[in-house]
Amino acid sequence: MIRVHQFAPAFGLPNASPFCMKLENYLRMAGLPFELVNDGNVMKAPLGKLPWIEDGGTVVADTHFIIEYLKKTYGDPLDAGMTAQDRALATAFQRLLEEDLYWAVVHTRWIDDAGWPKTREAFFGALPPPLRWILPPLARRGLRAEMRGHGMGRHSVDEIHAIGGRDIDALADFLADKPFMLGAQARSLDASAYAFLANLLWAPVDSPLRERARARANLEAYCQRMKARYYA
Ligand SMILES: N[C@@H](CCC(=O)N[C@@H](CS)C(=O)NCC(=O)O)C(=O)O
Repeated sequence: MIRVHQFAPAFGLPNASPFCMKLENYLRMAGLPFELVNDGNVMKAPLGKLPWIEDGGTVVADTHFIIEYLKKTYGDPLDAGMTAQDRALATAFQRLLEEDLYWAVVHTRWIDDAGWPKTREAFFGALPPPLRWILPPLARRGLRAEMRGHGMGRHSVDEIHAIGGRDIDALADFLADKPFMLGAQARSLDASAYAFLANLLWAPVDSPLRERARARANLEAYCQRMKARYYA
């Protein structure tokens, strides 16, 4: 059985970590049996980030490498037969979601004063005192440093919203009226797109980015379609 180490669900989503939700999406889409271990323990994670998996004696970290491993080990029902051009598009959109839009959304949750109380409550509210008071500012400081290291955190709030807004428009324009990102068939790119879009649209964190996504009705319809198909 594939054991997935991840954060516990929050925000009413399968996971408030888009990377954890992406992996669960993929496993459901590929029809693979799995067990979720909601230990939230980054200290045990091979790369210090979640999710990671154990499968028999094999340990794999990072969703990209995990999905590559799953494809090699159990077959590739989602992406087999894709054209080289679609593979290139999938790679480009995956990077947009995971390396760019992700950090703009992290900003709305962890750095924006409007979103921070919701994030603090969702992730730390159940901890006993004094951890409930000690951990949130430490975690927020860590995220601020990571955002500066990435580069996104060096921009003004308006610039971050403009950068993330362009990503959202690109996703909505590319999806257009197709059922899935690359056409009639759901591909592994949809595991990522659904995870990151649902985390933007459905987490209870108001922000200009969320408004921008809400203004594009096809994104909401797409997330509802993915939810109905894979989480019914
Ligand atoms: N490239 C990694 C990214 C995973 C990632 O960034 N996970 C975040 C949660 S969304 C995490 O574990 N953060 C905890 C930390 O950095 O301490 C993947 O694809 O799995």
